[in-house]
Amino acid sequence: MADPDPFWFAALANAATGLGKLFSYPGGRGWTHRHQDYQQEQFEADLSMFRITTYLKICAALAIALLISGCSSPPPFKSKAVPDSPMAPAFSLTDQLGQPRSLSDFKGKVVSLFFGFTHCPDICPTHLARQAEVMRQLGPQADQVAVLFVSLDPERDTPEALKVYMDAFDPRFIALTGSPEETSKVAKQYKIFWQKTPLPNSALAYTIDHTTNSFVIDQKGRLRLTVAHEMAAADVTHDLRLMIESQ
Ligand SMILES: [Cu+2]
Repeated sequence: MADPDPFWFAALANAATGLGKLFSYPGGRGWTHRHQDYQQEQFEADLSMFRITTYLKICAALAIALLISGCSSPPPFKSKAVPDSPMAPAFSLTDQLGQPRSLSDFKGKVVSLFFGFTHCPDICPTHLARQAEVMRQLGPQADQVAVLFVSLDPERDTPEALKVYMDAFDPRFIALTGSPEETSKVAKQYKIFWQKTPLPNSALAYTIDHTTNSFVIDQKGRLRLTVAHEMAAADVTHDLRLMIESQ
């Protein structure tokens, strides 16, 4: 919740006091009567009125607090926030057209960053299909988003292979590769897990198990969100739109 606004707190206090006055009992204290039973009844009536007044004050305070929180808190992201939003580790690699690309080239845009490989049987195609759907849902706002795919298999993922692969999902996507040392360094900077697993009876020779989450980097280059592989396209679209519109 956002920090309390002093103006609203003052309004809340006034409203609670006003409601208290409105419903409080005018008599009670100071009254004299010879009959003790009557005084006892009066005391109980005062006590019960005091309880009603206190109850109303609490209700008024809660209603106003809910109103304030509803008005001033930004809607939350559906993805997991990265604590403290550190600067995203910088990198320079080569895209599917053979052009050098650095993360800093995308300052001013919201970046979706994922690590994978073109021979992946399931995770990578599912991720890229979702991202393509997200770009469609964003419509014209997709111009403010850069989708990056860093290869964990640079021996097989040449720029040419990456171009064919990206074009199958969305030609606006940017695939990045380099030497095994270069791509490995970037993956380690983002704490990606990946591991080659031999496939003895397959023409593919090996597959790569890898982290399935993607990241969202904001327009200022800060690492903001970790996006779970299972998230629906509509939820990812929601988060990217929120980030685009909050800057
Ligand atoms: Cu994969």
